[in-house]
Amino acid sequence: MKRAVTIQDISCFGKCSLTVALPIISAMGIETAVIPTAVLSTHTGGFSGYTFRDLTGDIPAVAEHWKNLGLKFDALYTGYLGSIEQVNIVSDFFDTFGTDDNFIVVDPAMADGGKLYAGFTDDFVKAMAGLCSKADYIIPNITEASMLLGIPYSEIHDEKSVKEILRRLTELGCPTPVLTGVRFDDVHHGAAAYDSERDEFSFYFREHVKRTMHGTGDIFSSVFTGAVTLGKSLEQSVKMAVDYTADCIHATLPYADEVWYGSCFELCLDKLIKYVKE
Ligand code: PXL
Repeated sequence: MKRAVTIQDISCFGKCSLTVALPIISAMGIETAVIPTAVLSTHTGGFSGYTFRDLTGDIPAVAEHWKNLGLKFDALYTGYLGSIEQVNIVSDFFDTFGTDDNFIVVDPAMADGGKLYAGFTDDFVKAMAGLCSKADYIIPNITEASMLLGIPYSEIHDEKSVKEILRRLTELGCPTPVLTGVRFDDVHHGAAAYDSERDEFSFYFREHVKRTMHGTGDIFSSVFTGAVTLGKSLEQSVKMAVDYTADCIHATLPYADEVWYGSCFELCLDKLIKYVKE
C-alpha cells in the first residue's frame, strides 16, 4: 500500500486543506498521514472572526518522532502554510523525509483571483518560491504563478504565454510545474503541465463554469498527488485532477448559495474511485 503525508492547516469548517486532502487521498486507496500546521475554526475566504491556533512549534517534534520510528513516505505534499517560519520548517521536513524513491508536491496555496489571501505578504511569496525549488511538482494557479514569477496577473492566456509561464516556473528549481485555472477562452477551463526533462507540455480542459468555488485548488492538488503516488503518468494525473475538480464544481451548483464556502466533493467520491480503477 502506498503512503503519503500531507502538511497543511485544518480549517475545521469550510471544506479545504486537510478536510479535503485526507478524505480524497484516502479514497484513492493511499494511506494518508497528516501534520496539521494550524487549527482554524473556518478558512479565511469569506468568513470573519475565525480562530487561529498556530501549531508550527509542534512540527519539528512530530518529524523527530517519525524519524525515530523510521517512517517512510511515497509522497510528501504540502498545501496552505501560514507563515515564513512554517515554510522553513517544512523545508527541513523535506530534507529529512525526501529520498530518491519518493516525490515532493508543493501547492503554493496563497492567492487567487489576482490577490493574496488574508495575512500573506510579498516576503511570504519569496519564501514560498524557495520551497518550490525543493519540489518535484508545484501546482500554482495562474495568480500564484504570476506572483512567484513577479509578472502581471491576467485571467485569460494563450498557449504560447502558458508555455512561457511553465518554462519560467522551472527556473524556480522545480522540474515539473502544473498550472491550474488555465483558460484560453470563455468556454474551457483546465490545467497545463510541463515535463522539463522530456521537454513535453500537456493541456487538459473541461467546460468553464462561471462561478468561483473555494477549495477547488486543494481538491485538484490532492487528486493530482494521489494519482502520481499510484504511478499514473503526468498527463493522466492532470486529467484525473481536472475531471474530478470539474465534477465537484458541477455537483455543487445546485447547492452553491448554501455551500458558498466550499464545494460538495463528497458527492463525487464514487467517480474518483472509478477514475482510479480505469
Ligand atoms: O484553500 C486554501 C486555504 C487553506 N487554508 C486556509 C485558507 C485557504 C484559502 O483561503 O484560508 C486557512
